[in-house]
Amino acid sequence: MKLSVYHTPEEVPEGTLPDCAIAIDVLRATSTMAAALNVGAAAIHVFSDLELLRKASEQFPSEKRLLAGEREGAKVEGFDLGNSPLDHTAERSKGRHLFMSTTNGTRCLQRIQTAPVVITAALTTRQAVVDFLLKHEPDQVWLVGSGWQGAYSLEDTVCAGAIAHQLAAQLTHDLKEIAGNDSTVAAVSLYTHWKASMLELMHCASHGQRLLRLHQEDDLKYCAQLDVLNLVPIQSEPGVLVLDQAN
Ligand code: 3SL
Repeated sequence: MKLSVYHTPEEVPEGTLPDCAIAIDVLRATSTMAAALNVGAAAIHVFSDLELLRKASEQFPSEKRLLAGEREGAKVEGFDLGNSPLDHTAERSKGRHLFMSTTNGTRCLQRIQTAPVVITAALTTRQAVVDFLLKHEPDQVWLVGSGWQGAYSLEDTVCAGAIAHQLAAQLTHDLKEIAGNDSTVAAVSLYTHWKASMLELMHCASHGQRLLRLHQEDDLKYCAQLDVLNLVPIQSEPGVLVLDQAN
């Protein structure tokens, strides 16, 4: 198995696909997706266009759907929810289809959606993602950070590094045996540097600071947790994520 890290969707090479592509948006889209599926959301339908999202959501009765998303970190006007993982309780989200649009996480998923297997990862689901890779043993794996409007995001690369680090440890392999590119080695170094102070990293990260200005400190605390959810969101068709039942 070879893991290649790409800091942003823009870095992903054209004209080739891995066996498994992993979208990462720790702050906050992929943390929120995992949180929603954890409390029993039926599926997550991802859109970049808000009008298309509204139209598609109308195929479901109002009690079966939730519209969620952000622009500039704030809830989209008229939507039920923003993009906070803490919004999702069983009471609110269980059995519902989440129609979701976020700025960077959505773009990342769309960039890799033609890969044969697409999953999402967050720090909260790191071990579950590693278990998924150990079980399915894909040959080529991409770990793709969502970044922020084309620029690199510290927390996404740290999450990619956390996955690569743990996978190498469980395979008892040297990192060089599984690293598909230099960014993977760099991501692991970043993770080993910050692993004892993940919340502090969130406070240093530019998007963490943006969310702090929006009074979302509780989201930073939530998203900084490692290995707290044992689940993997997996693409069932392009743009739709469900719980991987095998996990
Ligand atoms: O850009 C995104 O996809 C979001 O996760 C950003 S935010 O954390 O909701 O502001």
